[in-house]
Amino acid sequence: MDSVSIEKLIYSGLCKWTPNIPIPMIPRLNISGKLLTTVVLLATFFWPTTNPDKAYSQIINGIVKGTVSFETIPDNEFFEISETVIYLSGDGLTAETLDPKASEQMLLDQIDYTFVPRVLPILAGKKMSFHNSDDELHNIHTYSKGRRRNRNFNRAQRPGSTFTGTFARPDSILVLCDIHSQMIAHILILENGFFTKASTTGTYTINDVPPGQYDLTVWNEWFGEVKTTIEITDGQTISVDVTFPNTP
Ligand SMILES: [Cu+2]
Repeated sequence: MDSVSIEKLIYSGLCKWTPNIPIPMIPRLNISGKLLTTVVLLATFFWPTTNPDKAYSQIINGIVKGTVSFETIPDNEFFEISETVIYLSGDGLTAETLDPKASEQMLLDQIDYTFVPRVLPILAGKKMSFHNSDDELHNIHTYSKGRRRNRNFNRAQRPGSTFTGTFARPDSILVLCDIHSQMIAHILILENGFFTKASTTGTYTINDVPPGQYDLTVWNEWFGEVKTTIEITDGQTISVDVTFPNTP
């Protein structure tokens, strides 16, 4: 590129911003000036530009919602649709994302000779409480179903007393009271805070889910698990309905 074309280029650039600039104001360049100008012009054309919209955009989390249904409702007085747990698992979902409400609900009570709730989803590694609201002695006897991933214990619980414990690893634990055989509970120990229980009509919502691909598991005491893969994109609300077949 000779000096004339560089100077023309500068002039045309200046005219773009400052129309009617007089030609004599354009300086004639020496070799260093031409070289520097060429470098600056090329850099201006080829320097990667930042899209401000992209730079300041935020990841918008999504919502997973749907309805859980059953082809056959078990003929059992303890069956309740609302004792069904829906949870997500996969990379990008961490324990720190636990909904504070879920944290408050880490309590297994004993009321009127019944474990309340019958199904308790909790977060692995977090402290949970056992309480006896009855005037009778009960006991908490745990049976880990996850190949003994958490140590089983058998502990008497006096009326009105509370004790706390922690289950370190994801698991499914059956809880019995050896004194009252009708007392049964299940503690689902989950690896992140993206879980919920179904409503009495089977509807559920899991909020604030980061974009990604995850496993959605629906767990029920009588039917076992139904697992499906979901993908949620930026800010999307997806609907995932799950029906338990007659037999698990
Ligand atoms: Cu009991």
